Amino acid sequence: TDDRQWQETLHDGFGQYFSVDNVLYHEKTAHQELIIFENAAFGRIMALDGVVQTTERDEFIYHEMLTHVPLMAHGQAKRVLIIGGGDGGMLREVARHSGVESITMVEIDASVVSFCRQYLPNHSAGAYEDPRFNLVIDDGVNFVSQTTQTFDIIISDCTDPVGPGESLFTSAFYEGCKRILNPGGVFVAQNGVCFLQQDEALSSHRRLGQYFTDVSFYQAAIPTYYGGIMTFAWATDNETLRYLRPATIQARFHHAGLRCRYYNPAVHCAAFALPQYLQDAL
Ligand code: AG3
Repeated sequence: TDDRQWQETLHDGFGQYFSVDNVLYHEKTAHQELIIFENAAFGRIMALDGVVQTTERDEFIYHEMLTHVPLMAHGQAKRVLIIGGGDGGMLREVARHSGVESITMVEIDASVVSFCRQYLPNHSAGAYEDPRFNLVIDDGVNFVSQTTQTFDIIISDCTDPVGPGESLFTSAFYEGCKRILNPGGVFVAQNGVCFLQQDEALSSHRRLGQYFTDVSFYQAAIPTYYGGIMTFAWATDNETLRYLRPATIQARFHHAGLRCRYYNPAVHCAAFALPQYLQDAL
């Protein structure tokens, strides 16, 4: 590939590429290699260590699914913790819930926050000014094992388990999350594309099962996390939350006054249906 093509390096033997119309920012931060560039098909794209993290065009699917599914299932979440999330997209979606009283984001890499604010302004869409918001620059494992605060929802918006993201797939991290989750709270996490990263799904499932009584996944297809559906880990001690009826979700959704581009109550309920090959492997 030449300078005007950027190639993802996530999988062995095959991959995806994007034409680069313009590089907006490129840096080796203290933690990882950050690039933000412009592409004709997906708009602005942010990648870390050679892996696409977010694009202007398809980010809504991922961010809506990692926020509204746990928040609507919980029904009265007041305190939300985002681990990672430095591009601001998760913050934007959480901030849309008026019942939420505090939003804490723990991001390891301050450069990701500042350059995404500058070059991906529609991700955070003003939510950094929200009075409910607190930013902590820290390692996620460190935060969840030290803090005295507790939360109703924890969203792990991390990279894949290579580099800085690796620690966010360990038992130590999950144990810390369990420790700071209020009773009836929900933990969710991006868990990769299960067809291509099945080991990641299996190990997260096993590790989360050490601390939570209800562990599963839900799913959505996000074009630039290519290879089929992405699975999101779901862990809670409230076994009823995964099986709420469409009418219940519909009533909450209506009450919240949300309008989304991907998420709706039918999508919510259907997302917990998993392919048989994954169920058999778990
Ligand atoms: N972080 C998740 C990127 C996962 C990419 N993995 C993959 N393609 N298998 C996204 C950060 C967006 N806020």
